[in-house]
Formats: sequence, structure tokens, C-alpha cells
Amino acid sequence: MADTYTPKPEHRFTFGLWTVGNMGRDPFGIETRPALDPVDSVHRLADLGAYGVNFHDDDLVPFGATPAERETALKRFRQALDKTGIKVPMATTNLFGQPVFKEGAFTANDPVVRRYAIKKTMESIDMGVSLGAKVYVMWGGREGLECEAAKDVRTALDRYAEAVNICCAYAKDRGYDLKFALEPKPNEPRGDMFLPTVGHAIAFINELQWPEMVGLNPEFAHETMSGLNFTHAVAQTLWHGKLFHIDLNAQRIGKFDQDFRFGSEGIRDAFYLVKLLEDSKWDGMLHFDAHAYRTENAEGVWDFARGCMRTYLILAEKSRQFKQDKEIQSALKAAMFDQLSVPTSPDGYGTDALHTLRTGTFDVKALGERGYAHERLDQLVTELLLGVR
Ligand SMILES: [Mn+2]
Repeated sequence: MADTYTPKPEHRFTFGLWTVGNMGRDPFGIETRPALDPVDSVHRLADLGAYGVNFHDDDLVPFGATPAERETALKRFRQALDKTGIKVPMATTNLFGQPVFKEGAFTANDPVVRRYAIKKTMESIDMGVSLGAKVYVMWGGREGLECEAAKDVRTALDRYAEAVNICCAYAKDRGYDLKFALEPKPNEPRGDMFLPTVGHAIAFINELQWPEMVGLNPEFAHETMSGLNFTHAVAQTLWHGKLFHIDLNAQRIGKFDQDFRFGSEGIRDAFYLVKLLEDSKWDGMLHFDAHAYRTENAEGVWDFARGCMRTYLILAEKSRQFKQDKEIQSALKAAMFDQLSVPTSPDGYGTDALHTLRTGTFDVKALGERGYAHERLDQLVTELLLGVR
């Protein structure tokens, strides 16, 4: 039964082939569900109301496939896209699954491995662009260390920047309309990974040759693994004009990389993220990089996918209610929410303005005695989310 939370293509929800195609393997156990044919995934996602599908090169064309096998896989996939109207907005490369990348890809000590990683990336960029991708995501799955003695981190960052520059140069050389989005992660699979958080990655972009071509693909789970507030990370990414893509899922602090269904943990955090994306009128893709619990069979996978999208739409509705709720608006007034947009020095930084600031008089006692009504505001939001408002 369709209701107001039924996903539609206009909502711009996308999934990775690797997300719905996740077979439930974990470090302690084998697969619990069969492989999915990418063509079937495209049809199922279209039936559910998704807008698009993304993939690593190897998700679509198995690693080591012959040119003929590659041709067949691409042809079948293209036909499924044409038939369903499903788009491919993003492309990415698997530089982490094969043994060749066990010591790193763009930051491997061996230049031969690095050159192979670049060649594989170039092929993947070509394939993604040919299917319509406008964003290329770089998640450095093996860029990191366990044995601290084995790699100089400053030199590794030189090589990381070099690789990103080469990829930008390649896109320019080919005339592609393509932007790059770095995806930070603190650890897993490496003990410690380079560009561990959104803040590290934003600073790194400033050292690149074409910083305007490079932004971020922040992920809910990755920032949460670091114990950081994901909504703040996305807000700062937006503030820098660097939100090129986003990975939505759920994660509890202090746990392994869980990649749970969006909103399944930390519903309050999920709400504030959705509110931010809606308030900022983010018009990029809402991509779910998550997978179904290992307990699920094939049917559970589609419950998972439907659940990710429904929860987003429900929280978007809650964020509209937040704006219309008179008590919440009154509590925001008491919290002086609107006053933050007033500049501290309306007359700028000139000598007169500095003098005004320097000679101001303040009733510090009265300011210190004021209450900000945060308890009332927070409880109102809690009750809104619990569905009793
Ligand atoms: Mn991701």
C-alpha cells in the first residue's frame, strides 16, 4: 500500500550494487544469502522507487573478466537501466578487495602497485562516465597502516595527493564533466587509515592541484566510528561548499563498521541530519551505503532498502513539523536561535568598529543569570520524534 512515505524517483534515493548485493559475509562467517544479479537489483530498486544505482567496477564486471564477458555484463546492465529509467549518478573503484592492494593502492610503497591502481581507476572512471556518472567517489580502503614503522605518513600523503591530481588531470584530459569526492574513514579494514575524518580530508583538499574539482562523500557510520557528530561534519562540509555526495547508514559509537539500515540506530542523530539536508536544500543524491543484517534472506534485503528510504521520508516530514510547531518555535525564540545570524561586529573590523568593541559595557551578571530553555526545546523535539506531538 502506497502512503506519503512511499519512495519515488524524485526523492533522489540511490543504492550501491554492493549494498543490496551484500551476501552477509563477516570476519567470522560465510555468506548467508545468494549473490544478486545486478540486472535484478536494478529492477527491484526501480520497483521500490529508487532513483539510481552506483557500483565499484568489480561489482558490475567481475575482477579478471575477459573483454567478451565485460561486454556482455555492460550490455545487460545498460538494457536494465534503459528499461527501468534507473540512473548511475556516481562511480567508484574497488582498490581494496584484491591481494595486490594489501599494502595500499594510491599510497602503496611499491610504485608499480600505485600505477596499477591508477590504471584500474582510469578504466573505472571511463565506465562510470559512459553510464552517466557525474561524481566519482574515492574511499581509500587500504590506504593506511598497522605496522607504523613501514610507511612515512607525510610521504604517503604526497603520493595520495599525487594520485588524486592524476585522476583530476585524466578527467580534464578526457573532457569529462566529473567531480571527485573523498570518503574519510578512521579504521577498518586498515588499523589506521589516512584521511580519517571529514576535517582531515577538507584540509587535504587545499593542498591539491585542482581543489575545486575535489569535495567530500562523508559517511554517517565512518564519522560516528570516530565518536564525532556526523551532522556537524556534514554542516561544515556544506559550509566549505564541499558536499559532493553523501553516504547514509547507521552506526553505534565504539562498534565495528556496522553499515546498518538508515535510522536503525541513533534516530535523533538521523533526524538532525535529515533536517540539515532538507533545510540546506541539498539537491544531490541521497545514497545509502549500508546493508541488510546477516540474519536476512533475499526478501529481507528489500525490506532493508525500503526501510532506509521510508525512514528518510518520515524524518523529512518531522523536520517540516518542527518548523510548523508553535511551541518549538517559541522555545527556539527563548534559545535565541535567530540571534546567531546577527554579526558580532555589524560595522566590520575597522579601527572604529574595534574601538566600539573595546569600549563596550556589559551587564555580565544579568547575562550569566539568563536561561536558554534548552531542556524545554530538547524535550519538545524528543516528543515530536516519539510521535506524541
Ligand atoms: Mn561508504
